[in-house]
Amino acid sequence: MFKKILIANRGEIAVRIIRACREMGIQTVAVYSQADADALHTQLADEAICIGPANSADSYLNMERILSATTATKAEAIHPGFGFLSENSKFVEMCEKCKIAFIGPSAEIIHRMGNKSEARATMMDAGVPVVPGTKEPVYDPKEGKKIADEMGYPVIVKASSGGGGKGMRIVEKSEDFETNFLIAQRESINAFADDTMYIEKYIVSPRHVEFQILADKHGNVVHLGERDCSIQRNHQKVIEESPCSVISKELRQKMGEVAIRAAKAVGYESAGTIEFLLDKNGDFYFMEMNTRIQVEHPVTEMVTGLDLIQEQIRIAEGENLSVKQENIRVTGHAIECRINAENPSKNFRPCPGVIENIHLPGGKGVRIDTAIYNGYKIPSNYDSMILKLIVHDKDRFRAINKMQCALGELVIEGVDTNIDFQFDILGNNRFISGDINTHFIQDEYNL
Ligand code: MV4
Repeated sequence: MFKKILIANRGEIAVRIIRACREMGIQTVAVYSQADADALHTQLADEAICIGPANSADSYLNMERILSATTATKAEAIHPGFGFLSENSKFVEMCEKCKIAFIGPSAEIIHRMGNKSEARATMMDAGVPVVPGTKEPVYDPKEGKKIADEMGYPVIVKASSGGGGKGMRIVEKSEDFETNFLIAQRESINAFADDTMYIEKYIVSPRHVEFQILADKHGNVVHLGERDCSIQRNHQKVIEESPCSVISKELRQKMGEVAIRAAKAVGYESAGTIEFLLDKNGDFYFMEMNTRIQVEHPVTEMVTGLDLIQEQIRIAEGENLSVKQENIRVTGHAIECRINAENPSKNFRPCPGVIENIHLPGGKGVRIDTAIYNGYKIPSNYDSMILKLIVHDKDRFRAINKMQCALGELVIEGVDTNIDFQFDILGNNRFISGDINTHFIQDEYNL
């Protein structure tokens, strides 16, 4: 059993991990940048070590400093949270060399799933349905055009190293292919130093549905149902919910089995997510696998009653999964709204500053994951997500109502936020009726 864990992250997820460790009787070490001396994670951990200046490259992304802090404090394991080093296979290799347990899958799996084209090919071989498209990487626009012409338009060109919509281009017709391919490839070269592309049939107005899985070191794999993450803006999720309102029991079982097959195909370990596109006909296609704990994990925790961070830690300790598939039940409905310090009327520009006043809602089925407090100064160097509001109730209708009540009560003064924008979505008739897809915000708000 681990006696001490270092948390290589900041903000609400660092606080979330500290709390999980404390419940398990595990000592915690926070690392913090010079901008985070007064941050909540710095204060809540048993020990805290400053690892450098405000900019992430010199602190939260500085592998040597984080490993030194781990060795100096005699922590046996590192929890990476999400973002930062959580999907950096080189960092995981360094942990392995230093005999520090990385709470997550192996470097090899992270590397393999980080290459989207290779992940696709792996899943095809495992019999997991993928979007019709290329199995081999494509580098040349002329070669790509031949393939796309045969597939039929529209197609989507994606960077193998891509993510967050970077290096991605929809192509509507043959004449536009080569230009768009080159734009996407150029973007990929600039962002990821990689010219490897792949081509898929473009699925029009799909839902983004992802399955949470847990896998231990002994080959046991379970799925914890799905999250519908279709409400997003610029490839940033805004609202997530579980279950997805259009997935039947039968489809859930089928997709869950496929998610488990995907995890087993790579010998997965830890918590992970299998992303699917779900089209209007109820057909689903593997898109990507995320090898980290995700921002939206609380909605799954609310409907299953499991603690995913504690499960990750137990798995890393070599324990068996605490649950069997037949004992996992999805109960009721959970929704998460991401609250950002940003100004929706100024193109959602980030709005760092001091929290002058804060009032948090509460009550049965209301959860808040945050690291902000009265007088806290939000630094400008990091992500603008400052709070996650999560509700749980018997059904989707009640959960929406509860979220409206909670958002109505939530007060954050001193910085601009997207609270009113979230409130508006929760009152939108299309959202309420469950008529959502990845273009919802674009279509309803012209964003
Ligand atoms: C797609 C798709 C439709 N068809 N792939 C978005 C992020 C990245 N993970 C993959 N994404 C998509 N992949 C196929 N074959 C639709 C999206 C997508 C999207 C695409 C363009 C503009 C906005 C989008 C929003 C969500 C999802």
